[in-house]
Amino acid sequence: MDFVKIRGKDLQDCIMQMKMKYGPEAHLYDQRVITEGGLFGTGLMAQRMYEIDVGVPEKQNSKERIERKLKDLKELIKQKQRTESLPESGLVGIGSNQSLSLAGSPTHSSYTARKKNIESVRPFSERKRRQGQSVYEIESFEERPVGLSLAEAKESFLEPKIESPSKQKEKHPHIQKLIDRLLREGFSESYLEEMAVTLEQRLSAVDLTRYANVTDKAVTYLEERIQVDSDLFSGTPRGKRKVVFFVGPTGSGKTTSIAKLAAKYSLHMGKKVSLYTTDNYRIAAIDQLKFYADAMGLPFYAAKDLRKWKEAILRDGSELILVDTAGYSHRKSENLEKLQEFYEVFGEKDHIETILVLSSTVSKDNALAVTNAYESVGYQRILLTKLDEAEFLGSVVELADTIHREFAFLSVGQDVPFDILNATKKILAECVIFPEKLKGIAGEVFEKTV
Ligand SMILES: Nc1nc2c(ncn2[C@@H]2O[C@H](COP(=O)(O)OP(=O)(O)O)[C@@H](O)[C@H]2O)c(=O)[nH]1
Ligand SMILES: [Mg+2]
Repeated sequence: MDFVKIRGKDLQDCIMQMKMKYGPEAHLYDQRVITEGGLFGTGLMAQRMYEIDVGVPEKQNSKERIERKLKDLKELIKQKQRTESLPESGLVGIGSNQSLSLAGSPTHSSYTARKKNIESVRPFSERKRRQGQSVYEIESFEERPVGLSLAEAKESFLEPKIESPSKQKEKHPHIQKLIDRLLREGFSESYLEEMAVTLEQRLSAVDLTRYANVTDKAVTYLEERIQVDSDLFSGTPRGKRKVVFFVGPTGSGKTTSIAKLAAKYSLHMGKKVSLYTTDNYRIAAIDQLKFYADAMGLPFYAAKDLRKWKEAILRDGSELILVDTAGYSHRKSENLEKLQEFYEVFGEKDHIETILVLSSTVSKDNALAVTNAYESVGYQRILLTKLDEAEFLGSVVELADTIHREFAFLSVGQDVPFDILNATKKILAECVIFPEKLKGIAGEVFEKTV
């Protein structure tokens, strides 16, 4: 246990500083009122202040420790990336222990294991070609979905982009200019029609003379439509453990996003976090998350079988459980039913939520197929990934609005753990109206927010 003194203007101020600096495990040991300054040592006009003694457990994540850990983590990840980009003969495994042992010649068995790893991270189509057999992995949604029943609300989302000017009243050229552009960028006509009507109501004739006024008002309009909630504990009753399942197609960014959130909630916010994966049939999938878990010193469990998984969960004393899942296909609904078995393991003291991980680079109908396919698992929030690679955000923003879902987080690059942002109405609305902002989007540096 380390002891430190903190001074502040009152007790509350001191406690706040203690929490900010040393996290939830720091304890208040003693408190006193002190006087500071004063004329000629007389105490006259001295300032009354509070001072507290704080006990900080050594394992506690002080700011310095967090910074050091994050640095280590970044270094490990860099090493891993270098390793992955080596030619096959020089490759080392992706598992955390293996990735640390860069030097030395590999034994035959570790070489075979590595080959296996390499094989499983190859693109699905390539592997299929090489092996000439089917693989029990589901590829990301590249094909157009078949047989999906689209809810009525979603029909407008996929409506053909045919203008029917006869129906619509002529718009101000600046509004028309924006609407035409947004139509090309993935919005549906009916959504834009509603936006145009609102903009016309809100902008005076003088306002309309400047195009910038139209775009600014469009941002405000979208901010009203977009729903966000970026607190993983949101809605969790006091005393309950939060369990978040991340679902979505393979390659959408589930595992890396989980690693980023684990760093944010554990290293940065001092929560007890553990990581699980239900993806038990792909070695690379297990190793990828295990690597991050090890780097951050977090418990990690892969679902070898349901019974063992259940045991681990019952013993688990963490506040937040993040669950990685395999990319299930809407064409294989039995896989989603399988996921149900994992949900059932959790009990009354758990508050379970599912978050859909959706890439912002997928096509409009692809995004719709994904949101539709995962509807049966009951998600309310979306973690939107790959904003740094997206051209436009219009279609996903409209889709979320149409199906009444909230955005939770925005993944903005490959840099674990930094490239993730809390979803805000402002960022999303601005990126829709000014898509050039997507190019410069960058992750948050934790230190800034401590
Ligand atoms: N550019 C970019 N790449 C990302 C982002 N999120 C994930 N990726 C990359 O997408 C690939 C698939 O990510 P992964 O987390 O393994 O996806 P999963 O299959 O859903 O678990 C990896 O190469 C990631 O580095 C992002 O926000 N931006
Ligand atoms: Mg994964």
